Amino acid sequence: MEDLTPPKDSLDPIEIASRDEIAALQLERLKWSLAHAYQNVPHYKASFDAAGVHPDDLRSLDDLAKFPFTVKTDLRDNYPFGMFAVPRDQVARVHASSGTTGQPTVVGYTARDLDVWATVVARCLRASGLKPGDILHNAYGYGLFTGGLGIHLGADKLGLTTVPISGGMTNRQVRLIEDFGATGITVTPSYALSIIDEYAAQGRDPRLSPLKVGIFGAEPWTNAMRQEIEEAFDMHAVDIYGLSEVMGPGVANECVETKDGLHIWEDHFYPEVIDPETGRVLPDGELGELVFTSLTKEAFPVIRYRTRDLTRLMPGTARSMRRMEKVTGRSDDMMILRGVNVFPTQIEEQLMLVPALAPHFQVELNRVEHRDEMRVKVETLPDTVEQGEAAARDLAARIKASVGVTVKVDVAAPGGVARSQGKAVRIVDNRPKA
Ligand code: DLL
Repeated sequence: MEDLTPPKDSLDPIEIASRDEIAALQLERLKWSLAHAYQNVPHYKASFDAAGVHPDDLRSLDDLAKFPFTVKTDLRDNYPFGMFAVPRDQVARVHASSGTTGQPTVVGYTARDLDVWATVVARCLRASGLKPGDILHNAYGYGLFTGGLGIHLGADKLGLTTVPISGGMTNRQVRLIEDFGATGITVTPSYALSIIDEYAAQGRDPRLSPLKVGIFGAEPWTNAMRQEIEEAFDMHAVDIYGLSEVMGPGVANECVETKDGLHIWEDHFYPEVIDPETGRVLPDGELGELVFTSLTKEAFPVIRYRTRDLTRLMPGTARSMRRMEKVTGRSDDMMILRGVNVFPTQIEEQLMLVPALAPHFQVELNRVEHRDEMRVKVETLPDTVEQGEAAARDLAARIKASVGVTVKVDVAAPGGVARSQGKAVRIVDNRPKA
């Protein structure tokens, strides 16, 4: 694979500034952000007052721990525009995520927020190894989802040639990657697998594609999956993270030269990791729930927003900004089977070790005679259909040995597992609701 390391002088100076410089900027911006939220969003005034804190109480970055958390239901309770901190006519854009409970979460951006968003996404694309003039095949969904339009903003800022293909019509995806000579692709890792399948269906070899790098996010994926995708396309695969409440894609990104976790753009998003049970701030290096405070957002400031994503913070490497480890999963996606916690990423890791099985999977939870049962649905490759049963036994044994739970593995023929065109649905919960 080609060395795509961006030249140092192409980076934003703050990416490689000293920790002292970064901390000083964070403190100044954090003071502004707390005051801005308190003065302009009734929810924050009420929650700070209830907790007995005032923006003036923040004298050091550590003082942030005194401020109350914000959770998803706070945003829902203020649907649609109640969390906006600027008059509605200064909101240049809204996005929304549908969530699982029906009521969408709405977020907003001023023109300046959109410019900051473009800046951080451009940083991500550059850290991934793209440079002005590259052709980007952007297969994240366009629309209310932040993926498509968020990446698009950053691609414009970096000076790429963007192909705004969005998700779906997989045969056309392959055709346009090839015909237009795309050098980069932005897409969910699960949809990338569908694109790989489509290459095979068209009798084309993805290793011969013009792609040099894929930038994958919007859902958890493992290093084992990275290897699978890198080998299939003979290209780099890097991780991009973000969430609509904090901005969208572009909160953090891996560097192509190190691939050792995602650098958080800490000059705009202040991270903390907390113990999800007690809310206590954990020292860097410990695994817990990621919490973000926006430092510069005008339309939709978030103060100590609980992401539900589990990770740990680590010191900077290729950039001075701290890294977060690849997200293990969301606390919402954690399945508890007879007392053992299981994440879909743990299943994915084991699946990748069984060569006769395709990388697609779905987990089904059922209640059988008052006991919870987990079935893992997988499929064989076109040339391994005969080995299916043995491969299923192998996978069940690996899951038992590494995760500690007994699962049933159902093997389907190639194409038998539902394909994703965006975020994969990993868990189908058929258990009766309590
Ligand atoms: O998924 C934004 C995005 C778009 C990120 C494109 C990256 C690329 P939401 O729809 O609000 O926003 O979903 C956010 O997706 O809290 C995580 O649970 C999950 N997620 C996003 N990126 C990653 C990642 C977009 N790289 C939620 N690894 C987040 C693991 C991720 N999970």
